[in-house]
Amino acid sequence: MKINLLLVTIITLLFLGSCTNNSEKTSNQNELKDSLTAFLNSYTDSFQKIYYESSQAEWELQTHIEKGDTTRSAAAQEVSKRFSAFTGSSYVINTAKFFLDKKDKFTNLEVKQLESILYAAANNPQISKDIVEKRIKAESLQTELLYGHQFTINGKSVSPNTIDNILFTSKNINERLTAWESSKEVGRKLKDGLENLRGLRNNTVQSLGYKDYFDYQVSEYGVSSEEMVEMCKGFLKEIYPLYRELHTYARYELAKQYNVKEVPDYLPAHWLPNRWGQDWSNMIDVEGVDINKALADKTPEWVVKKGEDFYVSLGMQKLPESFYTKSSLYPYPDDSVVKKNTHASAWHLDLKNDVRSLMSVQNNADWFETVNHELGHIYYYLAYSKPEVPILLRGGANRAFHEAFGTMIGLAATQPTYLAGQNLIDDKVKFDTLKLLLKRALNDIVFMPFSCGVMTEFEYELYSKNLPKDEYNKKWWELVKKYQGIEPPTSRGEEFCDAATKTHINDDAAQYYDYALSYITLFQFHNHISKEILKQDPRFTNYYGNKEVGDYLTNIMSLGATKDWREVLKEYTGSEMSAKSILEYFSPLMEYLKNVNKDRKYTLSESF
Ligand code: X8Z
Ligand code: ZN
Repeated sequence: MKINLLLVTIITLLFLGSCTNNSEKTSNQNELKDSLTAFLNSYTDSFQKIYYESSQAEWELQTHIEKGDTTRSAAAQEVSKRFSAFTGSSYVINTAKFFLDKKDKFTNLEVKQLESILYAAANNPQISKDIVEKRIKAESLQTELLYGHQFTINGKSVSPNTIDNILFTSKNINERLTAWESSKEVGRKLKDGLENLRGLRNNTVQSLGYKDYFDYQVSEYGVSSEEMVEMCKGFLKEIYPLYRELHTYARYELAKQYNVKEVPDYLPAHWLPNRWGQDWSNMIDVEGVDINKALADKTPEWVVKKGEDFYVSLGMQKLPESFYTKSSLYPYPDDSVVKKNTHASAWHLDLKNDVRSLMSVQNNADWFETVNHELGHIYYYLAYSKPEVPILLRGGANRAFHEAFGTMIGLAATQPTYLAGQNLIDDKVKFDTLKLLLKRALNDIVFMPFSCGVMTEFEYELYSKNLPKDEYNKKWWELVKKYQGIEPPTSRGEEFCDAATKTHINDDAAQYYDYALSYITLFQFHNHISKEILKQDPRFTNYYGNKEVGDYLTNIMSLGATKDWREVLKEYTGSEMSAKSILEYFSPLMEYLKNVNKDRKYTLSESF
């Protein structure tokens, strides 16, 4: 960066008094504009290069974790430190602040870029260099501990996929318990690291005026931590009556499935088909619309291609060849010495067209939706990678938008109209439409208490309220009981750290409400697409092959972060953020479940 020249111009501008005549004023203004352009250009250039370098090093680490091998983590840390030193340099901070002080002289796009520079800087400020470097090291170690962990069941090496498959299908309570307990073992070794990271994360962002790391992450939405927590509670309150019905239904249904005579008041965590009880949809099958069955004779490669095919049918481009050659899409063997991050993610490495996904795809319904989810991120990246969107604004309108579209396509791809059109189900077989809606609610409604309640409140307590380390597990299970109505199978003392078995607690800190908000908004977009574009019932749509739907999505996605998310939401759905659409979608279930549950004991209180 031509720092010196730029610095001279800025200093000159700083000292030019206000007692200048009109033509001098215009020329000063032009100079100011020019120096801003020079600053943004040179920052962007360096940013893009070092960001790419850093993502590549991080990619190497996340796809190749081996005990005792420190080369990749050392390389990733080294470039991460350089990235931090650059983005958080005092020069960058002071210059961005200098220009932001005069923001009325600049365009909206310029101001947004300056804000993004300051936002990135706040995570890595030079004045807290030591803390930042410690954090980088601690983050790297936490990833290695989490993903270098060898899960075992009865002494046999297993992968998270194997554990998940047991929880999806096994009707044997003991087998389930062993699998569930095995999935929580890794938490023990992550507890110290989490406490350390909490302090380091809080400290780094405080020097630029954020109260704590939760406050920092939430600020991207333009609200305070308390407002975010309140907003989440508001959504929870709205879905609560339906959740209460689902909870009652699941207690009785699962007791029946596992042949347990006495129905428990709270759901035992190991009864549920997900390690955190965040998605119960696998507890029932709907005859005639069984995606697991449809995928039984397909390969994982087919599942990925089918995902791409859906997006291409909407008019989007085929994925670049490099996506397939550079991604890491399939699992390593269960006992592989070399491990990788087993949680799905999508990467935009150069902020241009090097897009990749890290997954461990299998041919089952869960991965089918996850593939669609990840490809949603990838197509979002590709949509805003164009000259009109500055590199610094290549992100979602907000983080929830980025999570929303892929999940929405996942929803569309599990609807019977699409599945029948693709010959994945037999359209002559009649199916129970309410049961299908119930299955969907066991995913989308059930997710809300976990995301809005447990995860959001735990991280709020952790970062904003400095939750003591010897209360992590107590607080976690207190929230799980309060929001999800779930209890652990046996007492979980503080030797465990069950929260830390969730990847986001370690490596996507203080952001989980993104997913909750994405569910709320994706139903708003889906509602609009169904009614205004397709003129179809939102519960029975077929997006496939519809270019108008594709254009609608591309128009939103190609804005990147150049516009305020509230404006975009309003412009494209006609409404503010609201749970109305998700509630409307599931509305027929209330009566159905009340009827199914009529002689059953409800154990969650009537009001939220
Ligand atoms: O973490 C994810 C994505 C990351 S791109 C796979 N999700 C949340 C989770 O798995 O907990 C998607 C839905 C919720
Ligand atoms: Zn995602």
